[in-house]
Amino acid sequence: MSVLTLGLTLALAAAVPAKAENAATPVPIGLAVAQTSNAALFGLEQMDGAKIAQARHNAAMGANGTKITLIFRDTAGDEAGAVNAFRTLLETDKVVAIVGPTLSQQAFAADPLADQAKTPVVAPSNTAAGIPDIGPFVSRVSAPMSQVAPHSVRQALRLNPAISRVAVLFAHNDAYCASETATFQEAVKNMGLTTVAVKKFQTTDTDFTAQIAAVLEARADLAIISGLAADAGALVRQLRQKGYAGLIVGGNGLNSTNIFPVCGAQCDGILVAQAYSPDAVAANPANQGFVRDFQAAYHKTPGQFSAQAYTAVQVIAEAVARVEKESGKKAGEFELSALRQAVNAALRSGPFLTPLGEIRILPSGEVEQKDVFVSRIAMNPDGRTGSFVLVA
Ligand code: 1QQ
Repeated sequence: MSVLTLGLTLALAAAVPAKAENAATPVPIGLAVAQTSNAALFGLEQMDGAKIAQARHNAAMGANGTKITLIFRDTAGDEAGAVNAFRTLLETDKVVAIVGPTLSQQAFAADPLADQAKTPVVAPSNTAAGIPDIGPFVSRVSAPMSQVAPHSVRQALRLNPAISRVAVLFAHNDAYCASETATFQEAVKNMGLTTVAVKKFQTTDTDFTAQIAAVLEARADLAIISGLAADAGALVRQLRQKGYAGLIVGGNGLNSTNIFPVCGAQCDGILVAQAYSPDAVAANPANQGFVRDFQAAYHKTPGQFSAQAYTAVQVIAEAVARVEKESGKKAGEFELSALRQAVNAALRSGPFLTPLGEIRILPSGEVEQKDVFVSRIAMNPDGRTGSFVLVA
């Protein structure tokens, strides 16, 4: 081999793989949810859903399409954990977009970092008021509880039209709980019911004796609970054990089969409004494919948190594809900050057909979603397993 040929070969070896790699390098998307702490009761469901989205998208892109790769960073359940995960994803992993964090309480702390870095965040489960207002790079696919929660109260009244006395309980150290209880309290008033008790607790509480005494004393016939899975689940269990026999409406924090080990047989009958139903597959091929692949992978039916995390990854992956189509360039040919900004704009550029139905992210970052469901928890005789059964 001559020196010239060797030089050319080396030059080609340096240039060709770099270019090929550019075109083929998967687009990194951060998945910042709770893998540890009590919030992992939601976060693990989110991981399951996100992985199915990655697999389905990459399979659909075929041999030459741009793939995505999820980079998982544990946020745990507090603000500091979310801030750390976001910082690592933005600065070290150099992701194009972030799905997360699990809790609204964490989003208010961590999302501003991504917003300042002009990197899109798609919230998969933040339902408090004000999330999209954090900044122009923050959007969500999780419908706000202000739109979802009142459906469960309406359903409770349909099941028992005699309901008149309502007790409202909420965790006052959590942003979603504080936001959701305001919606519930307003709905109760609008429906002409009487609020006979409003009681606070903390998401770290394990003993609810004082709150339950107030509910029983007030002779409530409907109890409405806004908490996270571990605390709200324990509250439900203790409420039933102390003899409360009325209906229970649970907020989004009770929207997971992972509460079944917490409240056991006492979970039975809780009414929960949901932004997703695995049963709504008839007219929705996006949900059919998701449910099929999810069941094949995990041998269980997906719940709302899995479906929303799937959807968050899906809309980012499709936004990347839209950017490529409109620009005529591969994602790998963009400079990182240009790609982040183009993806943020593409997220807001039109409807997506997702397992949640056809949704749209408005220019404000708020999600527009048509379908809302109400389910009732039906526990099996073993007192450990059960399911959400659609009632509306
Ligand atoms: C929020 C919620 C939680 C229940 C998500 C897991 O809705 O924090 O906004």
